[in-house]
Amino acid sequence: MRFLEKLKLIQNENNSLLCIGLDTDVLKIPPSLQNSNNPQLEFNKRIIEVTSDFVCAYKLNLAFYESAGERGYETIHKTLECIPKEIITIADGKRGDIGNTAEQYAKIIFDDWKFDAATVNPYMGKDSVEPFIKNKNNCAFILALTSNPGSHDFQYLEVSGRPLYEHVVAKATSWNVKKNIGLVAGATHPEELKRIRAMVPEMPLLIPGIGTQKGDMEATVRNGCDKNGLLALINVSRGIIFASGGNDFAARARESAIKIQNEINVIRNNYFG
Ligand code: OMP
Repeated sequence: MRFLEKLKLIQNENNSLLCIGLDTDVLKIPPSLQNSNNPQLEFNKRIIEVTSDFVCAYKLNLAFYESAGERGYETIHKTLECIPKEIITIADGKRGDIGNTAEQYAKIIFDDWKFDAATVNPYMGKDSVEPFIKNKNNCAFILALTSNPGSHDFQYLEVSGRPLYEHVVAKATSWNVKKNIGLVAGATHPEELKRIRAMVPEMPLLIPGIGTQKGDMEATVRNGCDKNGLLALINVSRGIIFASGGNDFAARARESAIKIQNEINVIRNNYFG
């Protein structure tokens, strides 16, 4: 199934724009799981069990699995097996390299792990992105305007009369022949998010920065959705999975996910009916 079709289906079915980030820091896993065979995997399984009814996507930040050593790759595989097939899965590795190297990154993410989507760094240009958009069923979320303070170092620089990030948005649009490109735009820049949405009315936007990074929820939903109140994937990682550092982590993660999903939906109903 085409990526966009799968995204719209699950956003409607679960009535959710929420993407939970499985940024599973092994040092934050609660004591009750520490003696299990693979604490990182057990943690993910529990989080998925209690939240999969309220999300449209899970995003695995690959750094947390790669830093776990050889075990980490197995954890990625097994975590993906626990995610219901209709939910979008995103490999967040922010890959970007010359063509033949990018091919290898795309191969492990899409052919081996079978993620639906990947985050991609566009700094090296079209040939570095192409391997990620070969298959119409896979999506490349291209970094347009990131949520972190360092986004001001390069992304706002004026080039030919407009900020660099707008050039990224325009290039991504020109590469989007198979309609399988999305953009990453941080919730910490709500006004720019509005501008980006106006430039790409039909592209999915992956929007991190709500919760710990203090992005503005109201403006994010209002400015990040398409005209039907869809196509924004609002990512929250630590604010959900580590809502509690204790043995009640799963129950607290569920509560937090439901609260955020409701918050998003109230704003959606207000603005998009
Ligand atoms: P929390 O701040 O804990 O919700 O985590 C945010 C997640 O989104 C992390 O996995 C980040 O790597 C990721 N992220 C950003 O925070 N900012 C960005 O601009 C882009 C991403 C991303 O591509 O997902």
